[in-house]
Amino acid sequence: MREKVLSMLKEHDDYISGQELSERLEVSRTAVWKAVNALRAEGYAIESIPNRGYHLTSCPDVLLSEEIKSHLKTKVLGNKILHFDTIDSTNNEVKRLAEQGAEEGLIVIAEEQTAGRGRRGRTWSSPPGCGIWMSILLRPELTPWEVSSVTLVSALACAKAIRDELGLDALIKWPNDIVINGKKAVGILTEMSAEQEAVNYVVLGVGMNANISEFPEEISNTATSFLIESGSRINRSLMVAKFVMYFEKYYEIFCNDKTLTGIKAEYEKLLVNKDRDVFITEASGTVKRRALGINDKGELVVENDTGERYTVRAGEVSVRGIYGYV
Ligand code: BTX
Repeated sequence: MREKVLSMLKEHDDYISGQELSERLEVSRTAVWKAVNALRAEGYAIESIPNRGYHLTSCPDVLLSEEIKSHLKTKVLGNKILHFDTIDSTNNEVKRLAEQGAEEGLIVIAEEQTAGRGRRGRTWSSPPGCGIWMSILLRPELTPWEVSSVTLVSALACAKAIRDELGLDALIKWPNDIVINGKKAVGILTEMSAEQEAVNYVVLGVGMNANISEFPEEISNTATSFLIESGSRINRSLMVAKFVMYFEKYYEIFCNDKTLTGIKAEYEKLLVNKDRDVFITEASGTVKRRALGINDKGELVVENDTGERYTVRAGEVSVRGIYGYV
């Protein structure tokens, strides 16, 4: 009920009467009044004037599921959203729920992660109340080899959402980061449960540094946030909704032919690695290569000094000029 009342208040720039709300939602006026009070308790500023009704004047910067849902127009993703004040890792929680049979599209989002994870056992700094720490459960009909492309699909969705919503020059650093002005603003961690050829489920974890004003010393030179880059606090729920909507769109295109053909051109436009020197850490050491773009499988296409081309599937690729590499 709170969710529906909130959506209707948002649709009206002006006052909407309690009578109209109760008629359109087919509930009593007392139920409307209770929902309004519950929303106020969550931090929504709702003015009320006798004979005119209710008017929403401001929303809190919270990640409550009804706030996110009130912005969300998707088919499957976000049909269920669980919000936690604190959790070990949203990826862990989605895994736990996936094992219990949770459906595709479930989103877990937390104000704080006490054990936020990056790739290869690295930690992801996830302080309370200022980031977007979220994971989405997917149950795609893909082979385990195709799943790594999901990271690229989500990186494109994330860069698009940031550019659209905040007007910041967000670029993709292959395979799993979004950088703004050469610093890391978003990290993506895709994990899966699979048996031989079949994927049971995929957990897409996204960490966005939204309203973070200061970072721990060890990452202060390499990390940035939307707040630092834009100079103002952002509405996190709007950002989540925008990202999920873009992701659903690109994910559908990807799942239709199980290659990145349909989004490759758009992806490469935002790829910070493209036509630049990159350092690739291989088993034999670190080599410098020229990055040309991606192929339809999401691999990075690179060229060596003699003009020979080959692809890099995963791993560490640093871009000259990004995160302090010169
Ligand atoms: P990564 O392995 O590419 O990056 C991790 C590295 O990034 C760390 O070793 C550190 O140097 C740096 N780092 C740590 N925290 C931050 C931060 N907040 N901003 C910028 N740089 C940082 C990237 O892994 C994947 C991160 C995914 C995080 C999401 S949050 C929701 C979900 N739950 C979870 O546990 N992980 C994912």
